[in-house]
Amino acid sequence: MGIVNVTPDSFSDGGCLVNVQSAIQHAMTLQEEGAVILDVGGESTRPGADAVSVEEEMGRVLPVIKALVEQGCVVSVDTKKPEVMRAALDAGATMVNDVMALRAPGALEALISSDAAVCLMHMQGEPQGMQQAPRYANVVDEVKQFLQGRVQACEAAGITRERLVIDPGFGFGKTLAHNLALLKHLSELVDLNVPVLVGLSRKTMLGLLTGRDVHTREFASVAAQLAAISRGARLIRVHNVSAMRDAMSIWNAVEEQQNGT
Ligand code: 8Y7
Repeated sequence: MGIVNVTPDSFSDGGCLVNVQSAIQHAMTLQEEGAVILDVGGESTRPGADAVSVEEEMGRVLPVIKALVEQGCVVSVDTKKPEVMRAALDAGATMVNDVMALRAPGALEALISSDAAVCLMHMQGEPQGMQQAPRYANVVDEVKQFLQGRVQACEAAGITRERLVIDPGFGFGKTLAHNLALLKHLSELVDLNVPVLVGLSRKTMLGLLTGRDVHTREFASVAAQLAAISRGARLIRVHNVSAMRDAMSIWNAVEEQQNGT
């Protein structure tokens, strides 16, 4: 899954033509590099980021989604807002990536009348304050229970299990130790029998471990992503698709090798 951010830069608004055009261009490059899903988001989910209105978010993501769908891409919309989910699905998106795991009022309902896939992600707290004092008695058990509960809530609402993907939400209300515990014990989440997606690309935890800033975390990202693959992750949300493609080529060649034949 390739990350396509349609958020404003310091010079222009996110809905302006320049940003929309460059997001489409970037997404097409990710697709050519081997991304199977393009995850289009118009609201920054970074810790402490400001909220964006429904209108503004739609103005950012809908033109990009429409253009990518027209090009035959498989598009996921990264949003917490039911209104944006509905509009994105109408525009041809076939997956919703929700860091709130459909807990916003109306979010479950927005998915019922479609057959879109959904990524249910764990987050402790809200983006504004989630990194202030994350606390767990047992992070792996608590994240697992939360995700199991959200899978059940979806099924009870009529969103069938085969549409679902789960995600531990690295960095969302978690310390470095919490993130490492979740990665080390990822197979516990795999045991829920719902495909596991992970987002580790360029995250702060990798900076803490390497001392590198966000622009020089590609090798660390690939290493962390392979650690997740080795424990059973099925989807990887990345900024750098070609780096991960190369890593997967090697990984798969080794895994598929049989008896030297
Ligand atoms: C994740 C995510 C972000 C993640 C899923 C970032 C939107 C922060 N992280 N969605 N979104 N999983 N499913 O660094 O880990 O990309 S935003």
